[in-house]
Amino acid sequence: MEDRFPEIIIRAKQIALVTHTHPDGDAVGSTLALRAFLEENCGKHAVKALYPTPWPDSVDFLFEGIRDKVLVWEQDPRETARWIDGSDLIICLDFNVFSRTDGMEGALRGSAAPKVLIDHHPNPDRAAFELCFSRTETSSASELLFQILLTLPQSGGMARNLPQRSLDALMTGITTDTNNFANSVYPSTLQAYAELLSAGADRETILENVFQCFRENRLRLMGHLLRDKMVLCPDGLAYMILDAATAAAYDIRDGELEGMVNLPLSLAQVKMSVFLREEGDHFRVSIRSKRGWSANRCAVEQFHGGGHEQAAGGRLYFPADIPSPADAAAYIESHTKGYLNEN
Ligand SMILES: [Mn+2]
Repeated sequence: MEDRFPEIIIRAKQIALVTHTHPDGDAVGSTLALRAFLEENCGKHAVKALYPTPWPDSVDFLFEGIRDKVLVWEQDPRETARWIDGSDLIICLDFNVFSRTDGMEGALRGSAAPKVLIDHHPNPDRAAFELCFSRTETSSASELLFQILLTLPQSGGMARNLPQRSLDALMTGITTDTNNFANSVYPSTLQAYAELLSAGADRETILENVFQCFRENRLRLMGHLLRDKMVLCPDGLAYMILDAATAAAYDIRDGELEGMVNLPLSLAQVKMSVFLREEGDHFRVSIRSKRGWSANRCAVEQFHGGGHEQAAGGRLYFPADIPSPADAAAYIESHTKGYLNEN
């Protein structure tokens, strides 16, 4: 571990915690866990978590009582930029390149403050960071952060010295990024989880909020997608395309499509699943693959994106990549072939 980190924290007067656009449970969990630790264990009160776009409802419970400690760029770009400009330390969690922060990218790049990265995606932009905690052999940024926190003197090396908020946020991040322990689970993941549990993380509340608080619309849409939209190709590809009109008809909110891409993988013949959601001038693309096929390579080479080996994302623009939204299906079918034959 980097032994300069404690010193960097102590020196900082105002801190910005930053994560990727469309923040998921790990993005929210890691930023909020670190925020609580900096406040309660390090006595840092000028700390805010900054999100490019709003967080999903399923993790809203983690924000109770600390709404004045967070900013959303999309809702308040001026205040968010002001916080970045005034910060003398920027800590980036759960992403590897500044382009993942959408509208915040310029302000972040423009800041002269030292930047620290805590992340589990491959190929981070190391040159952009003063300090780089990067590990891919871990479930989540939350798990990696947990291990880092235990090396800091302010935790005394014990999970039970972490604030309750940190315990809950870290457990949320690990739970969501592993899809409730279905993927990316390492021995260290279970170890971290066990320590969080014995230290008092509120597992029941987390599971209830993350998996049992969805709106009816989401489940209805899931039914519609599986029955009417899922396409199964003979080469092992499954894909679903959600157009803007359908998403609007079901009143779908940010974060409610999380996990939709995983559904076709329950079929034996499916090797890779692609989910497209229309958004303005592009489709947001999610890709999941079974072991032996690379969602990451497909996302990097065909969809301007990337991520992890079995879970990645990107975008498909029209008219830059395809003439119109109606051409998306043909694009997917032809541009995923190379990733399904080999193994
Ligand atoms: Mn993550």
